[in-house]
Amino acid sequence: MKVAVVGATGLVGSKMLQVLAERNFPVTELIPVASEKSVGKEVTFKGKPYKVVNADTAIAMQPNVALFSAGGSTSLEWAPKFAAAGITVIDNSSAWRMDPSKKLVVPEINGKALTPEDKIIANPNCSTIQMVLVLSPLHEKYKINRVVVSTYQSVTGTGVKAVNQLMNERKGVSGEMAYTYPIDLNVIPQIDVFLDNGYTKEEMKMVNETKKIMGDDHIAVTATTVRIPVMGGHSESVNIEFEKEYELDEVRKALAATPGVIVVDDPSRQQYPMPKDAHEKDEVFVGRIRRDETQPKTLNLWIVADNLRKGAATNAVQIAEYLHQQKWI
Ligand code: 11C
Repeated sequence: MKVAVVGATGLVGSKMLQVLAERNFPVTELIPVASEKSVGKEVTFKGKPYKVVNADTAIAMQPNVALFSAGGSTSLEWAPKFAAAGITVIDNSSAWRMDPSKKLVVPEINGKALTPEDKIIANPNCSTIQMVLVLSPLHEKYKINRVVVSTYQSVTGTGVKAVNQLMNERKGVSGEMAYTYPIDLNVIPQIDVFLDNGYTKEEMKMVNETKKIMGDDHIAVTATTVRIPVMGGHSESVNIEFEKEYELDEVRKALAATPGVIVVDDPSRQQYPMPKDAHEKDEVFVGRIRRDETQPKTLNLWIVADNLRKGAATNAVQIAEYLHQQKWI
């Protein structure tokens, strides 16, 4: 299968190459695509060098599938051109996520909603993916009314410029700033731009994407998203109010039985998920599972995942795997 990766030189694009190789996706020809300034550079896939091409050349090479991670404006411009040429696009940007004609997919939750007619498929935001993977089995059992989430997000979510900012600050050298403020020894309660309602775009992604993926507009979500000086993954403190009563043991069992979720929850041994442990893992880790003692039918828990993997590249490759299993690509 010919596979194009659009944005192949970025943090998520490189992770897509790594995940495609690790999972042995049946790639017969890799087509790395990037902006004109990277054309001609080489990327390595399974030990072999491949030359970066531009988007026009990639379309002419007729890949079966294109994984996009090159930002919203590139996706808005190019995804329809790839789709019009019969190439299925899995897009990691926010460009198409809330378009009612496009599916927003976490395969374990709503992969079955895909059809061969879906030519542009949206991959959700990283902080949303790890949360809904945990919410979904609980919604099925107890019906979720409301979610209050606060995030602690890795600089890798911003990209290589932010990783460099953190490293430069740590070394005490000056360099380009990804954020308005220092990130080392700091916490920034802003991810993406502010909207008119006082929330950030990242916060509203968590609100709106959750409802769309879980297929239920009645789930109320309120979010505060925060950048912290961490590399390995995003963490989330989540308060969940159910319609029905629950037992903690049942919650743990349901989560432990959920594909892609690992429960790490033993306070007696100080066992809980941390970004250091989630780094380079495809699973979503959940712990600190406990009752909210201030009101009935309400649960607190803590979710951690590598935002570049299940939050981005792994989820996109899993969508491609599903399409391939169905023989649609
Ligand atoms: C962050 N969640 O951590 C963002 C990165 O819509 O795919 C991913 C943005 C997106 O900054």
